[in-house]
Amino acid sequence: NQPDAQAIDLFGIPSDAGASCRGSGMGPEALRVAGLVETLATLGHVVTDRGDITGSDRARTPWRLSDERNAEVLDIARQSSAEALASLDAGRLPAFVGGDHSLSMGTISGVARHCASVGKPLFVLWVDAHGDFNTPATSETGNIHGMPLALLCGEPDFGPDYEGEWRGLVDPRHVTIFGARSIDRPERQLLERRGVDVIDMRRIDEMGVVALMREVLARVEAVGGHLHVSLDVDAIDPAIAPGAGTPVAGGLTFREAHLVMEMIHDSGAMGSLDVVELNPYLDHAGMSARLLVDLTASLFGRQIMPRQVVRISETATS
Ligand code: HAR
Ligand code: MN
Ligand code: MN
Ligand code: MN
Repeated sequence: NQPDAQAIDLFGIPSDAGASCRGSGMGPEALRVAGLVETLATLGHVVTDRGDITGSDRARTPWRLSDERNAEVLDIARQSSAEALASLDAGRLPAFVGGDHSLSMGTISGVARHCASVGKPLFVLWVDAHGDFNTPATSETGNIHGMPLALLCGEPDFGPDYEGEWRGLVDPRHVTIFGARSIDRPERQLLERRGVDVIDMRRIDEMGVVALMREVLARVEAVGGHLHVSLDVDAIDPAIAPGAGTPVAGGLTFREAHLVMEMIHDSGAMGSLDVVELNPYLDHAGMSARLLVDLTASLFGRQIMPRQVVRISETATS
C-alpha cells in the first residue's frame, strides 16, 4: 500500500434526467466495466463499491417531460447529499460517478454540510467545457445539468423546490471552473458578478496547466481547505473523449488532463470527487470510459515513474 492509501466510497448515479440527451445514465456501468474499482485498488486504496443511487421513478422511455425529470434530479440529490455527508463524516473519500452533471448539486451540498460541521473551508474545482452556471431564468435549454453550480452558489431564481438544503452552500469565490470554452452570454455575466474564477481555454493556452493549477491549489492549501473535484468528461477534447452529450472542440489534451489530475493528487487537498457526463452510447469502443478511469488513477496517485511528491507550498519561489 502506498503511504497515502485512502478509503474510497464509490457511488454510481445512473441518471440522465438533467441532461439534454439520453445515455449518460449508462456512465457508471461503463466505468465499472472499464475497471475503475480494480484500478484504484491496484494503487493501494481500499475501495468499497456502494452500488447505485437511483430516483424512485426509473421509467426511462419515452423521454419524460421536464417536470418529471426535475423531480428525479431532486430525489437523487437528496440521497447523494446524505451519502456524501455520511461518507465524509466516517473519514472516507466519497467518489460519485454519473450520470449527468446535475448530480453535483446533491453531492456537493453533502460535502458542504460536512465541511461546515468540521470548520473546513470548501473549494470546488469544476473541470468542464461549460460553466454550468445557468439558472431557470437564464438557461436557453432548460436542462438542469447546465445549472448546478449556480444553485450551489446561491442564485435565487430556482423556485421553492430548490430551497433549503441545496441552495447557497458554496462561496462562489471558492469556485474555479477549469477548461471552459462554452459559456452562454447571461451565464458569463453572472459568473463575473459573483466572482467565480473561470480559467478558460485561452488562459490555459497562454499560461499552461502548471502555473494555473499551482495558483488554484495554493489557495486551498493556504487555509487547509477541502477540495471537491467535479470532472466533466466534456472538459477533455472530444477527439480523445467522444463519449459526451454536449461536446465542444478545443478541449484539454491527453497530457493536460492528466497533469491537472496529477497536480491535484500531489496537493493532497482533494477530499471528494464527481466524474460525470460520460455517455457510453456516444463513445467509441470504450475509449472515453478508459480515459476517465486512467485520469481517475492519476488523481489517486498513479505515476509514470516513481517520483517524490512535492507539495505546492514547498515549491513556492521566493
Ligand atoms: N450551457 C448550456 C445549457 O445551459 C449547455 C450546458 C451543458 N452542460 C453539460 N454539463 N453538459 O457541463 O444548456
Ligand atoms: Mn458539466
Ligand atoms: Mn460540460
Ligand atoms: Mn451533457
